[in-house]
Amino acid sequence: MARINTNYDKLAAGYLFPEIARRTNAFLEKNSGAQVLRLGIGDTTEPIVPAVLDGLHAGVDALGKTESYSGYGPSEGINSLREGLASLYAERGLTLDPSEFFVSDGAKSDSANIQGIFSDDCVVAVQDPAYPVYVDSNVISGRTGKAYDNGYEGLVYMPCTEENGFFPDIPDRKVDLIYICSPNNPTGAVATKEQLKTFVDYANQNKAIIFYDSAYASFITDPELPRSIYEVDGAENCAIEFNSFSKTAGFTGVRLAWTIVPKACVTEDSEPGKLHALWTRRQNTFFNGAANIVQAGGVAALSPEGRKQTDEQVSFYLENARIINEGLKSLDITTYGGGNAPYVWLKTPGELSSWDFFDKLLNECHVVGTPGSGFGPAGEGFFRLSAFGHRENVEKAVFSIQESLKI
Ligand code: PL4
Repeated sequence: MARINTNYDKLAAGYLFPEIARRTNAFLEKNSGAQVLRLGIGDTTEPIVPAVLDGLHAGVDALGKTESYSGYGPSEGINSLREGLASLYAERGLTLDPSEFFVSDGAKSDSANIQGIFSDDCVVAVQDPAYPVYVDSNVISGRTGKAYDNGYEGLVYMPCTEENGFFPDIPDRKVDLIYICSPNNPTGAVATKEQLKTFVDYANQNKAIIFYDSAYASFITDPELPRSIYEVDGAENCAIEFNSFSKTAGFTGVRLAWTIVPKACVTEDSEPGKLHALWTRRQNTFFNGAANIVQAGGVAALSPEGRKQTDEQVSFYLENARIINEGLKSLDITTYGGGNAPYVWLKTPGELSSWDFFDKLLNECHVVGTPGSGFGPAGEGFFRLSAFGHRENVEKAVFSIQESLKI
C-alpha cells in the first residue's frame, strides 16, 4: 500500500510566492484595469546582455553541426565552465579545483537538495528571516516537528534583527547544519569577514557544516565585504557554497548555477573527499546536467566582455535599489539593505503586520512587495521590496508610494 510523505502536511502555509500571486490576482479581479507595479519576487527584467546572448546562440548553433553536436554531458558540468568558475575565484586569491565546482540548473534546487547527503538526525539552524527553501526542504525531509506560532519544533532559529545588524550570533547550542545567506535575502545585509569567521570557527569546532548561499554576491560593491565564504580562513573545511548565474548574468529563466563542495570539507564521521564524493553520487543519480546551450551562455558570461556587460546590468538594479531607498526615506520609513544587495528591507510603518502592510500597499498604491513574515518569525513587522524591475516601473512604484500611502 503506497503512503504519502506526511511531512508535507507539516508545511505551515502555502509557499510564499504563490500566495503573493493569489492575493495580487484577487485584487486585479476586483479592480479590473488597475496597473499593478511588481516589486515582489526577485526576478530579473532586463534583456540578456549581448555577450551572453552570443554565447547562447553559439550553443544552439553547435547542436546543428555533426562535428560540434553534443548530447548528455557530465552531470557536474562541462570542463570549460568549471575551469572558468575556478579562475573567477582564483582572481580573488582563492584556490579551488575545477572538480570542486558542480554546475546545476539552480541555486534553489541545490540549496534544497544538499540536506539529502546528511543524516536525518542533524540539527538544523537557519537565519531568521531566511529564503523559505532552506526551512521547507528540511521540513519535508523530516528534520523538524510541527509548525507552531513562532516556527517549527526542532529547528534552531537565529534571529536577524535591527539590534544585531541583521546578522546573528553563533547558536547557543550544538547544531549540525547551518544556513547562511549573504548578501541576504530578504534583509539585504552583507556579512563581514569577521562575522563569517565566528561561524566558521564554530563549525570547525563542532564539526558542523555551513551552507552558504551567495546567489547575490555580484551585487557587493564594497571591496571590504567577502563575496565568498572561502575568503575566510578555515571555511574550506566546513562550508559548502551556492551561487547562481540567475542574478549574476541576469537570466533567471535560463537556469544555471553552481555549488562548491571542497574536498577538504568534512563532517564528524567522514574523511576529506567523502562529502565531495557523496554530492557527486547524488548529482550523478538524480541529475543529468544543465542544458548544454545554457552552459555555453555561462561560459560567455564569464568572458571579459560578458563580465563587463553583466556588471553594468547589476549596477542598473543597484540604482533601482537606491531609488527605492531614497523614496521610502523621504516618507520617514526606516529601510535597510539595498547598497550591496537587490533587496530593500523596510520596517512597516505604524507597526502594521507584514501581511497588513502588503494589503495596504496593494490597495492604496497598487504596489506588490513581499511580507517579511513569509521569511520567518523575525520577519514580522518588516517588508521586502525587490530592486528587479524596469526603471520606469520602479520610479512609478516609488512615486505611487510617495503620493498614495496613508501613513
Ligand atoms: C521565486 C537566496 C527569489 N520562484 O535562480 P536560482 O534557483 O539559481 O536561485 C534562486 C535563489 C537562490 N538563493 C536565494 C534566492 O533569493 C533565490 C531566488 N529568490 C526571491 O524573490 O526570493 C526568487 C524566488 C522563485 C522561488 O520560489 O524561489
